[in-house]
Amino acid sequence: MTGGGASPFGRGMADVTRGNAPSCGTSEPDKRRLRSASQMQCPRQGNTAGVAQTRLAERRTMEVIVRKLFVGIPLLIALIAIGAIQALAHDQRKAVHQVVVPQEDRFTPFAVTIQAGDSVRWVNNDTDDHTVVSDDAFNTAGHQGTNQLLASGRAIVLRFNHPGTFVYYCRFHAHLDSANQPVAPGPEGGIQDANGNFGTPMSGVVTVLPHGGD
Ligand SMILES: [Cu+2]
Repeated sequence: MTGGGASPFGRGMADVTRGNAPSCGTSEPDKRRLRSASQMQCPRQGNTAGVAQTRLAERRTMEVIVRKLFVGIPLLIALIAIGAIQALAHDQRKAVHQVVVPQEDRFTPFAVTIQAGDSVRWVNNDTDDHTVVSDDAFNTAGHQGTNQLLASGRAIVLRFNHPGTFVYYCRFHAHLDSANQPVAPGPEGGIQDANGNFGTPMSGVVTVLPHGGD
């Protein structure tokens, strides 16, 4: 073999090994068997330009696809992110309202007004246990039959999805009379403390407005 990287088969073979004339329909072993450059001439030499054009067109198509992906994927990610933020904002509008039992037998505030989808969280800051029991004669906001212990230092949460009223009381510190009105237990319907205060029935009401209402 001569130096300079020249092919013993001449320029034609060098072109073949570079893959410049693959459209002749000649397999690689066949090509090796060919003895002269003239034998390497493809009978359809005119197709070479066509092949090159086809490849150029394919390459351009691929470039267009890649370019579209570069634009499309970030756009898709941005749309997903916007959707997630909107969903989060929508959830955040569903507020949690707090009702506290201070160091005495009452719910404060007595009345809370919320929107459908909101939640109420009862927190017991008292040393005594209390309960949240629904007064179903007046309960139109769901959660009928609620009877939950609100232990000292604990909290419970109810979510209200339906407009209406949720009237409730603590069965340890109130009971319902024949008209379903909460009445404080103890002497003459009151709870007597050291100051002679008989207290009031431990009760409250949640008013649930339709979502978006004032
Ligand atoms: Cu109580």
